[in-house]
Amino acid sequence: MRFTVVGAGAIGRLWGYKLSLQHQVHFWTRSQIQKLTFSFHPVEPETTSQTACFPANQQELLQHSDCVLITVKAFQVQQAILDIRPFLRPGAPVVIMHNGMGSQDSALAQLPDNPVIYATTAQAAFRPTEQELKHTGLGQTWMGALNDAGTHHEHLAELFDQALAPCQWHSDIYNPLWQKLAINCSINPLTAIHQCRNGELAHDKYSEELATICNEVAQVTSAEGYPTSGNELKALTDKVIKATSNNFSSMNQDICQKRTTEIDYITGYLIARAKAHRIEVPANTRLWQQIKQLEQKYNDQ
Ligand code: KPL
Repeated sequence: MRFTVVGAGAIGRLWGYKLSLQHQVHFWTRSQIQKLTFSFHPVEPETTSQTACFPANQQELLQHSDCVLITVKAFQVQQAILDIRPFLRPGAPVVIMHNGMGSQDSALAQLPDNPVIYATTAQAAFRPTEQELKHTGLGQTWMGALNDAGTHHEHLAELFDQALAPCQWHSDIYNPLWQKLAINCSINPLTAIHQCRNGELAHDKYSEELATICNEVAQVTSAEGYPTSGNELKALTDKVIKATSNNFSSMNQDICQKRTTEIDYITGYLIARAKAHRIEVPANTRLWQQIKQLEQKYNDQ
């Protein structure tokens, strides 16, 4: 199959590289480069690194793509769709994968002629330099349709699973999206504020705060139609903290590198939905304010 991966961040490169072992892959990026080259460092330390080179930003390759995978940040999705839409083949499935929620309605409105599929992944990757991609952790990927046309593309989950397992299809993608939102609401702001690795949150001193965050998220998630409890989400979060203990969360990396974070699509989305259900979420609101203040500091510079 022919894929275009939109976005050359860590997750885009990871999926692009893995898909390219069985398929043709082309990248679409913000810069006008014609080729994207990087070394890929596999998750198993004993395995040797590979150099990968891909064609980039070629309109004909986008036009002939059988599937487009968008991996930009949540706040860049709308612009990315505007950029690719003139070259997108009607009927080509578009898979959108990012942290957080809130881009779905506009993506659906922007892509009336394409199957729209959302994906969420717990795979972890890191770009130590512009020319390197390190696969830092394995994790579950979920995929599911957002519109009727998308429901005919369940086979894509199998194909992604062959590239980088485990990947499964979910008949209601909002369910795994809410679970991932809970994990990101708990881990991302705290690790960005305290500038620590995910694993440090396993320390007793964070236990109460994590439980409070999870309780608030559980109330909102349940009100959205996905019943859960604070204890359940805390157990899930603890599991991810353990599994990714060595990682720096994406929000921690964004704050360190003075980039815009996805806070408005993670905690901000939770706060908006809480408001709609008249649920108080003071702990999450405080975290949102703290991250906005950190961003403000470097935006003012
Ligand atoms: O998704 C993540 C992120 O960093 O954005 C987690 C699961 C927290 C792993 O670091």
